[in-house]
Amino acid sequence: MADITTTNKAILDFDHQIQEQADAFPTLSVLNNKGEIVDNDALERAALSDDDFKNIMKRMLLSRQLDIRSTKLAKQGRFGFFAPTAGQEASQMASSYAFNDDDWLMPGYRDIPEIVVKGWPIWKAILWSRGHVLGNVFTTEDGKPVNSWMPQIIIGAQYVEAAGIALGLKKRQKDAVAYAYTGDGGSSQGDFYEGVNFAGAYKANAVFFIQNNGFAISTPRELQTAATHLAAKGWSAGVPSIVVDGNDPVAVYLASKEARAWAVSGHGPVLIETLTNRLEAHSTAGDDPLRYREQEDIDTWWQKEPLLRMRKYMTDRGIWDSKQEEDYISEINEHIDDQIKIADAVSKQKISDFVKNTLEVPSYAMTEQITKLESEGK
Ligand SMILES: Cc1ncc(C[n+]2csc(CCOP(=O)(O)OP(=O)(O)O)c2C)c(N)n1
Repeated sequence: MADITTTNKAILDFDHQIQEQADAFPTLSVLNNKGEIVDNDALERAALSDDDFKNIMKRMLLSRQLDIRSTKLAKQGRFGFFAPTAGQEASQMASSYAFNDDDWLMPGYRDIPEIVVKGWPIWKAILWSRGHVLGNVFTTEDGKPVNSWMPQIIIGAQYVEAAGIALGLKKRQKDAVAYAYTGDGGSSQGDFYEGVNFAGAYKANAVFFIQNNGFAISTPRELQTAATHLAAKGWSAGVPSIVVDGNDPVAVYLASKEARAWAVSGHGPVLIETLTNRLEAHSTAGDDPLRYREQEDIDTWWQKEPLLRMRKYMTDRGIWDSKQEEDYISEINEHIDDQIKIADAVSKQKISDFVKNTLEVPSYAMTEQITKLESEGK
């Protein structure tokens, strides 16, 4: 054992401490950027069948097409709010593939694809983007509940909600977890720390994701925090925390599956930081990424995006080809066409209804305005 003088010296060596923090979070990686498996044991541990690979690939393609179509509709003024997802398909789709219908999804505004693959019809997602009240009804086409809360706009707030739901699931001894997504920016919010800390203290059934996509609107990751890794924030709450290559679908799935198993068996939450990148604008509301980042950086990240490596690996393994991909993309787009028609056919929300749905107890002034709007048929 080190003598007290050596220990004291080490305690006061702040440089060393910073280095230790940096070294404490190696990145979990299984399928590299070139589409090669770098760890066969981890691949085996993920236990993904050929069908699982196809399902994850299809979910990622669905997400990419939703992104493309939503962006186009937004440009035509036919969509409401949209936060692009290109580049984050592994972080969103391979992670959510590890959860069950009974698990509770706590999404942020960028996590629409995760809700859709839980059975939420796309036409409702379109209505949500338009602020229509029917976009806040989380049921499947045939009326079954979808265990998701509405996409949270207040960054980080879903972490507190997740902690509460996770504790409820534990107390009711449910075989289910709450899984929440926020971003690198969200991980600086008070709600983030409160949620992780509370869930940790009560060993609640939660899995927390920080999708580190490099930017919080225009704020780069380097300016977000001095923490060498965002995952380090989980350690302050005593929560196992890991960093994963967020563009590697196999690593993201494996991490999520292991985290869920840990949380559901009563050990408490796990925090997963997925290292990924937002390849497009923050939202379709007028953000121009070139005002705060270089095109070269964006181009470099496009080379590392998850679909490329998954396609290469699955094609090499003989379980995927361009025909399957083209057919599936056509199928998705026909489906999206139908869903747009359904959304467009829903009668427009009146302003008075919107206000009534927003305020449980309208003030006197608001009541006057509602009456006035109604008298004008608005
Ligand atoms: C509490 C709060 N503060 C500020 C905002 C404004 N805002 C919207 S998105 C955003 C950046 C969030 O970045 P990040 O958490 O990294 O997620 P990303 O958008 O990159 O997915 C901010 C500051 C907000 N929605 N909520």
